[in-house]
Amino acid sequence: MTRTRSAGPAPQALAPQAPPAAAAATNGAPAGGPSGDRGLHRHLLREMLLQRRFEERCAEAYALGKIGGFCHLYIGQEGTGTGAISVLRDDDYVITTYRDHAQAIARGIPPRAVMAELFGKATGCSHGKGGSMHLFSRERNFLGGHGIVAGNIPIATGVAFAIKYRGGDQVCLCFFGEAAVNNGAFHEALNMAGLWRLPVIYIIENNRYGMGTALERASAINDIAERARAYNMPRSVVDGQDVLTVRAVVGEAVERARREQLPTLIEARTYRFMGHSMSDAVSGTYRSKAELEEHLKRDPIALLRARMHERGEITDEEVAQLDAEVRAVCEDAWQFADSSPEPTLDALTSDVTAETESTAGAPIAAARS
Ligand SMILES: Cc1ncc(C[n+]2csc(CCOP(=O)(O)OP(=O)(O)O)c2C)c(N)n1
Ligand SMILES: [Mg+2]
Repeated sequence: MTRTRSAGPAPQALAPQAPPAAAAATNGAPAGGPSGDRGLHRHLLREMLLQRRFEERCAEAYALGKIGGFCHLYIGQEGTGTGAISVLRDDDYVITTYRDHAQAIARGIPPRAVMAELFGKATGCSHGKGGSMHLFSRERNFLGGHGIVAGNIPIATGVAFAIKYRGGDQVCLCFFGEAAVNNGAFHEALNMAGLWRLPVIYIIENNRYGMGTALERASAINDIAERARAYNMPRSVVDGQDVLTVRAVVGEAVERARREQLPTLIEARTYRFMGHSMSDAVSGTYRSKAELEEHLKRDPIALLRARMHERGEITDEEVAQLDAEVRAVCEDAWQFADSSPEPTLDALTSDVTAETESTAGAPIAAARS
């Protein structure tokens, strides 16, 4: 793990730390700490395994034509989303990109509702009208799923502004790829967050490629966390394949956001094991098979499992049981999605504008006037 900081509170120690106490019992994650490690590790392993098996089924469904449009898998990056989201409280917010299936599940949106959304069904979390890139859940404060690169970053800044304006102590976690930091929206949004000290944590998932373009071909600097200096905010660089380190680093940033209303920029170094989307080759075009194979050695699930084996926290049989259990959850989600109804025609005009007492049921034109 590499960690660096600039402005803000005093520099922290370089050694990995235990998850902060305040991170306990949030977002369904059991408490960490000396006696709770085993439970926490099992929880994180199960979460990542569920996401992996779920997305393997997504690839299958896409090939069968059950999922239409674009479909971007998160396989290989589960350590980042899982570790980060595990420290949140239920009343915090998450906002992300089109690579959103696994993070939606990590945030507690039921796999059934996610799969149904991917299948374009009325029972999906966005009522079948969002699809793969636009998963939303008001209940889980999951604010999308956004297809426009960097488009979610100013929204996260706005959410953090609203939290502060209302005097709350929630935080907003915002995920985006390393290619988004070259977009103007990133700079405008981080400038405001630094200036106004907003409770937002920006997580760059640096998987080294924006579609087929390598970071070094698109960015004037390779150490992209350095950009935090321009906006007077603390920054960290973290090994995104190590779910526990991600959890610790994001946990600190979340506490800082809650207590001091300070934003943080975190660069999580990760790698996607699949192509950019389902229509992109896994390797052989812009990246070599040898490069991919090197990164496959650092699979976040295998890394946590190995650590748990070493510490005697899990046996092979228990891993097999866990795997069978999450596979059953995914099969159930598939069956649910497959047998769910399509959205009805009148759903075309619902969820277009916010419904208030005066606009509920009114035609769109009337609602706008
Ligand atoms: C504003 C905008 N420009 C271009 C695109 C096309 N596009 C879709 S994904 C992508 C690459 C983004 O890469 P990155 O931010 O690193 O995220 P990753 O896909 O690696 O998770 C691009 C250029 C877009 N969706 N939005
Ligand atoms: Mg990328």
